[in-house]
Amino acid sequence: MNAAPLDGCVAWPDEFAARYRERGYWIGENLYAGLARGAREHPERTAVVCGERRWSYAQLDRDARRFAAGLRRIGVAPRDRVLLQLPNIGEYYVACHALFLLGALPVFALPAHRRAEIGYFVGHADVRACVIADRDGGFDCRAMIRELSGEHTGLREVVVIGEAEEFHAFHALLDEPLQGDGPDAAEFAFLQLSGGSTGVPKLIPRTHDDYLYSVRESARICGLDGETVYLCVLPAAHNFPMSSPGALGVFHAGGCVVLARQGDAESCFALIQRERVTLAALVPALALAWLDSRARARYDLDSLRCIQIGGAHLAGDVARRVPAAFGCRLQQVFGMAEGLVNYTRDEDGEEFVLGTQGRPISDDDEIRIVDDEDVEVAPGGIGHLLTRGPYTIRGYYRAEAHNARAFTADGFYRTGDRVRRLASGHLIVEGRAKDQVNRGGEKIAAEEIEGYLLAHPAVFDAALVAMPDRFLGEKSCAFVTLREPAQATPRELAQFLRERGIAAYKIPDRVEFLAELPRTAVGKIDKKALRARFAPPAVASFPESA
Ligand code: OOB
Repeated sequence: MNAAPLDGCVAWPDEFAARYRERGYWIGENLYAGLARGAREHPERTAVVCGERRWSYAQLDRDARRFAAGLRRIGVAPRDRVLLQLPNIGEYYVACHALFLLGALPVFALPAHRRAEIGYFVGHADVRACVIADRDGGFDCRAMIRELSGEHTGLREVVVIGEAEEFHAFHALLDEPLQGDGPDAAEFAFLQLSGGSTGVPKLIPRTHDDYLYSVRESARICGLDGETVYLCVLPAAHNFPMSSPGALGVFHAGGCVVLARQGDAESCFALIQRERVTLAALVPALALAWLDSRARARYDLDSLRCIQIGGAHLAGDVARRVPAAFGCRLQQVFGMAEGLVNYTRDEDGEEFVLGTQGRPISDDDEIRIVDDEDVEVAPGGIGHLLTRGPYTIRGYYRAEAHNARAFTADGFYRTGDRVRRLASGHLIVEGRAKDQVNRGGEKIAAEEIEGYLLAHPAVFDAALVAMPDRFLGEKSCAFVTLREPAQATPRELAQFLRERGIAAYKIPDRVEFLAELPRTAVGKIDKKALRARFAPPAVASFPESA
C-alpha cells in the first residue's frame, strides 16, 4: 500500500497482501474501472433500467463523472465518508460510482434505516456528506437528515434526489465530467454494514482490490456475460445484490441491471417478462412469496436461467420447488458482508445444489471449523466457522475492542455461523452461535434491541430471541420482565422503540411478559429455554444462538 491505510481500518498484513497480489487476486484495478471499460467498449449497451428510465454504459459513466465533479465542487474529498441512503433507483449506481471515482467512501445505509441507525453511522464514521432521496414511501428522508445535521455539525453537505428544499439538488451537481481513473486500488473503498450481534452496529471497511476480486470471481462462477439481465429486487446497498455477483458483477461483465422498486411477486414477474431477465437474487422469504404467487401463471418467465437464494436458511422443500416452478437453475449463496461468499456451482450435482450452501469463491479462502475452545472439530463435524482470505476483512472500522473478540489472533474472522463441511468442500449452515435474529434475511442484533428496551423505565430485564415463522423463517420475540409495580403493554413498548427512531424491521414482532427470565447455571439469560417455547419440531434445529 502506498499510503498509510485510512484511520480506523485494519489492513491485511504485508505478507498476505503480497501473496494475494502474486496470485492475481488483487490486480490493482479500482471499482470504477469496470464502468469506464464498459463505456469504452460498449457505450450503447444498456447498463441500468429503472422504471421507464434507462442508462447506457456511456450515460452511466458520464453521469457518475458529472456527479463526482459536483461533489468535489461542494468539498467532498478523497477518503471522506459519504452516507448513501437510497431506494432501488438508477441514481444509486450513479452516486456509488461517483464516490468510487472520487476516492470518497460511501457508507451503505439501508432504506429501512431511521434516525437511530443513520445518526450512529454519521457520528461513528464522521460522515461529511450524504446522498438521500426526498421521500421513500411515506417517509421524509430530508426531515430526518435535517434533525441529524443539528446534532452532527460535521455533516456539512446534503444532496437530495427529488425535491431538495434547502439542500443540494442532485441535478444541480451534475457538472462537467471529472476525468481520470480514480483512486489507488489498495485504498479502502467503502463502509458496508454488518448484520451485527452487539449493542451498536458495526461498519465493514473493504478495499477496491479485495472487493473487486470477489466481484470478478463471482461473475465468472455465476457465468455472467453481456447477455445477463439481472433483477435487483433486494435493497441495492446490501452486499448480496451489490457483489455476489450483484450489480457490480453485472457491470463488470457488460450486462444489464433491472431495478425493482417493489418486491412483490407480481411487479417482479412483470419486470422479468418485459426486460427478459435472466438472473435474480432472492432471500428465502421472497422466493417463497414468488412460489406461492398465483400470478406466476400469467407471465412469461422463460428468460430466467437462474435464481440465486441466500441471506438466510433455505428450507429443503422450498429449494426443491424452485427449479420446477421457474424452469431454471437454483443457486444457493451463503455470504457475509465481512467477506467470505460461497456458491453452489453449475457443475454441482443436484444433492449439492439443494442440500448445501455452496463452497467458497477462492482457493485461498481458509476455512476452520472449531469447537467452543477453538479446537478444530473432526472432518464432517459441526462447529463454529472461522475464515480468512483475500476478500475477508481483518477488522471492523473503529472497533478495536470488538475486533479482539471477533477475530482470532492470527486474523480469522469468527462468522458466528455453525457449519459442517463435506469432503467436497461444500458447507452446510447448521445454525448460528451469534445472538441475532435473521428476519427474512434482515439481521437484528439482539443486544441492540435489548438495550433499547432496557432504557424503558418500566423494563427490568429483556431478551430478544428468534421465533420460527413460515414466511420470514424467523421473527423476533422480546421476553420482558417489568419493575414492580410498573405496568406496560406490548403496544407501549413497541411504540417506545419506534420513538427511538429505529428501523421498522427491528421492532419486535411479539412482546411477552414473564415474571422471571430463565437463567443458565452461570446466571446468563437462558435463550435456548426461551426459544424452546416456540420451536415446532420442523424448524427447531435451526437457530442455535446462545
Ligand atoms: C448476507 O450478508 P449479511 O452480512 O447480511 O449476513 C451474513 C449472515 C451469515 O453470517 C449467516 O448468518 C447468514 O447471514 N446467511 C445465511 C445464508 N447466507 C447468509 N444463513 C443460511 N444460509 C445462507 N445461504 O446475508 C449475504 C452476503 C452476500 C451474499 C449472500 C448473502
